[in-house]
Amino acid sequence: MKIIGLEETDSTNNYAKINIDTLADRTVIHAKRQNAGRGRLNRKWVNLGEGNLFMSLVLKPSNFFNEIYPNITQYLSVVLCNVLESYGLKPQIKWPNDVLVNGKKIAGILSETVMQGSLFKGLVLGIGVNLNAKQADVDSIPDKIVTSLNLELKTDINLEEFKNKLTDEFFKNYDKFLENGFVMIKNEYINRNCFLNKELNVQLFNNIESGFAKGITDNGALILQNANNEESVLTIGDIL
Ligand code: BT5
Repeated sequence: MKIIGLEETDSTNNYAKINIDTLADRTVIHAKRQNAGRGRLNRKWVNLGEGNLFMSLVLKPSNFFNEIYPNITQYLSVVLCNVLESYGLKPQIKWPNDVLVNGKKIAGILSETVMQGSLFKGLVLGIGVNLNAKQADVDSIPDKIVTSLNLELKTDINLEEFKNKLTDEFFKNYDKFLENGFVMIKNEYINRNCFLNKELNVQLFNNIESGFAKGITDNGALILQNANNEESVLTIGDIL
């Protein structure tokens, strides 16, 4: 594992993507300050200032894309839950990979596949975790109820220590995950879920699919059952 520490960048994911050719497998890019962080679908990751975690992992597991790679975000959500539990919290996972504490979003995960033509170059797995934020700043984030580790624990958080715990926990079982895929973490994932056995509305591009959340497949997909008892299996989407 190689670590690159930046003082400031627009986005650690952008930095990793631009430099993918020269970055080795398992390089960790960390920035003290990130001024244009991105979420999925062109959404923004709000910068809550220094002391919060902005990090991307460069992963080059093979020369070919493998269908289990999209599940790495779910693996990271479980890893993050383990770390947050070591601080005495009870985090929950909202499909596919949002991590909530007391129902509030504390982190975001953004995985990007880097291709050159048909050549698979690697994955950039970005994660932002709110560790040291002000209540007024988290309250000003639109659309979502948000929290930060310091606000939950009522104490400052050591960023370096958190980052090391997270990367160590990630790489501890990463090779095994690549061999086994989602099924390896399925129980841990389900044990922490906050969405199963509920009526859900899931946004899929411009559509909304509604139904009862019946389960999670061995590939990490969400099984929704509609009012006519028809099942659909979703691999992407946002629970509203
Ligand atoms: C995500 O997107 O949650 C993925 C965010 C990934 C951020 C990391 S930081 C390091 C790396 N470099 C990057 O440029 N990105 C990654 P999504 O599921 O689309 O959620 C985005 C939504 O989360 C926004 O529309 C807001 O509602 C909410 N949000 C924005 N900033 C937040 C924050 N700091 N804490 C909690 N929620 C936030």
